[in-house]
Amino acid sequence: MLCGDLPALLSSSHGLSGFRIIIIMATAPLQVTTIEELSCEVAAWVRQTAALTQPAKIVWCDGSEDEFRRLRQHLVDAKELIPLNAATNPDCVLYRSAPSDVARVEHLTFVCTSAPEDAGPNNHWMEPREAHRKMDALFRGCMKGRTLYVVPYCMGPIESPYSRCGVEITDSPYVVLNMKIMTRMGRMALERIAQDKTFVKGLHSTGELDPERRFIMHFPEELSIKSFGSGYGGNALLGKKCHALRIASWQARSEGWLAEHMLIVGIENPRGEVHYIACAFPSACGKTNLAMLIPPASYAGWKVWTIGDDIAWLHPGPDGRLYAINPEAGYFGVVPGTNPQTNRNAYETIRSHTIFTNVALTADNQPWWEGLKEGKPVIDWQGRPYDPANGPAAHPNSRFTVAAEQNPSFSKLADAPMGVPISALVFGGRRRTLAPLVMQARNWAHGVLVGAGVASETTAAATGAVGVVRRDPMAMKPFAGYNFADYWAHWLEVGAKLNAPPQIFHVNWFRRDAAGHFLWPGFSENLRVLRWMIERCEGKAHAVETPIGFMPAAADLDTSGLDLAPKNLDALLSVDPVLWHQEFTEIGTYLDEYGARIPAALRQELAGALQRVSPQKNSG
Ligand code: GTP
Ligand code: SPV
Ligand code: MN
Repeated sequence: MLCGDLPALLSSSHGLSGFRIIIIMATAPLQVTTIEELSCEVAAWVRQTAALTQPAKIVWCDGSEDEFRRLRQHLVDAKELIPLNAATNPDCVLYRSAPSDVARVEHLTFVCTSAPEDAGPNNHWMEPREAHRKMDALFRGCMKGRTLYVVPYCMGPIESPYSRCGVEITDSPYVVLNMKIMTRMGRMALERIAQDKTFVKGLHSTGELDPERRFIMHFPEELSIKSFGSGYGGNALLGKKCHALRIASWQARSEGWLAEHMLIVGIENPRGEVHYIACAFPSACGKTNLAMLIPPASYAGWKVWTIGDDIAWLHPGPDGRLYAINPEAGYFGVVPGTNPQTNRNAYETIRSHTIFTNVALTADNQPWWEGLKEGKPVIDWQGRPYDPANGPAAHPNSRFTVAAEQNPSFSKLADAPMGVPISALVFGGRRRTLAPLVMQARNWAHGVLVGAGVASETTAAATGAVGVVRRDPMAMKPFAGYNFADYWAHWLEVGAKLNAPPQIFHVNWFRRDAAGHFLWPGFSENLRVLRWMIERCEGKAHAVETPIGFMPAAADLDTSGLDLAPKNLDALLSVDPVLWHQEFTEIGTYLDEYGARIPAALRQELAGALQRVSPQKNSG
């Protein structure tokens, strides 16, 4: 009888009161309670938000497939989504965002802590009361005539003690569809919130999509987010960068773990042993590609298992190792460049049940993007007839949203409540010069310096100039929810808690020759570099000690069957102490921005690094 009530309750979308929900507790008998009793804090916040934003209707999302399909159809009928060719791309749709709303807006993203020093020089800061006033003025009445969606979500496997929940209130049905794919969304999350008795409050409205009235505000001390004026990606899918990185990094600091901008991947060797590694590369620098790598033809017996492609939550485990979970359930991946040669897994993954954002169309309504070898664009990402004079057919930051379980290399352990043990942490960046193909840090503290010193060329994932080298420590410049100086201190503390810390490496797939060509073939072939790293972790592979860390000699890297000129390999593995002296000096100047908060151990590491590349040392 009670169970019979459940479907009606879960598909209901008419408000709050009177609905009953069943919680099945492990130890207690069945309990029945209303949704308000279940999550009265959520209900109170929804009422308060509705009073401010004045929506025409409130919909509590249950997270069901049926709800997803109904909402998608509703958007197709309203011409906000374009159904793609059903024969070639079943269940795929195209969304075109406003042309002025195509990427994260770092200059409009704020961390609002009581004390500005807690946000640090790495964040834009606003005084919390002022920020609330500013945002509430924007939100006042902004949902008139619109529907307010309540989106309860869980970041991480629903059974994991490491997972954290949130509720996003949004007036964008496109955001709801994306949240359904990207998170564990709906009823299960609400049940977990009732048990956890805490959740991150995320309020979002697309507003008028006016870049002049667009702000992404974080209140880590209150575990809340307010985002107005954008419907795109990390600005609007609040579970992703806003919650799982900015707010979570703040929580992680006080709780003794790390929330990082990292992919998580398992590499299985022909003996069946699997090593998990987590890699932090800045936005659009190869995380999704590495997470879904297909071994090169000569690597028979090697397998790659994807746990996550963008975010890792890392916890010291009872055995003194570091364990990782992926808080997300889907991929919001860069489309351009994806093809069967570069990333066949991604290519297969996005053949069906995918939301494409800002790609081009062929004459027969197939999605098209730069880097795709077949098909021709006829309509560009803005819906105009394609004309190369207008720039690329697909926006360089066009994206796919797809469920992780569609990935052919999806790991069985992606839902493991305690996560997977990490053998290696890898930092990387996109650098034409200087940074070698791979190097290994001397130890954890040196690795923290290597991470803190990461620099990379900017990409289309955020608005602003592309290709400019900037410091992007741990690939977290846009995402750390607190002062980087405190963040590095926290990294050092977490490392000190581990008996068997992961080895730390740095890679650069993007080094170029004088003519501007990539020196390293990248993609599948990156497994050759991962193999060296893993064999270093096993204490098997040989390395030479260089002034910047341990590196493979040319003969230590497996390049069999690769069309790579020896002089190119030498260039990829070269270290110029003069340039590195300059680099470490610049890193020192950068760390100086953080003043006295910089941990002494990090300064010491830098002094050691500088000394190892100093002219006296090298002439001696
Ligand atoms: P975000 O989703 O923004 O965090 O990006 P990401 O780090 O997941 O980057 P992604 O894997 O989507 O790659 C971004 C771009 O870099 C794509 O156009 C890829 O084709 C390209 N790319 C990825 N891996 C390699 C590589 O090994 N070599 C080269 N040359 N390009 C690569
Ligand atoms: C990134 O920019 O690192 C992304 C895309 O993963 S977004 O979701 O927009 O942050
Ligand atoms: Mn990312």
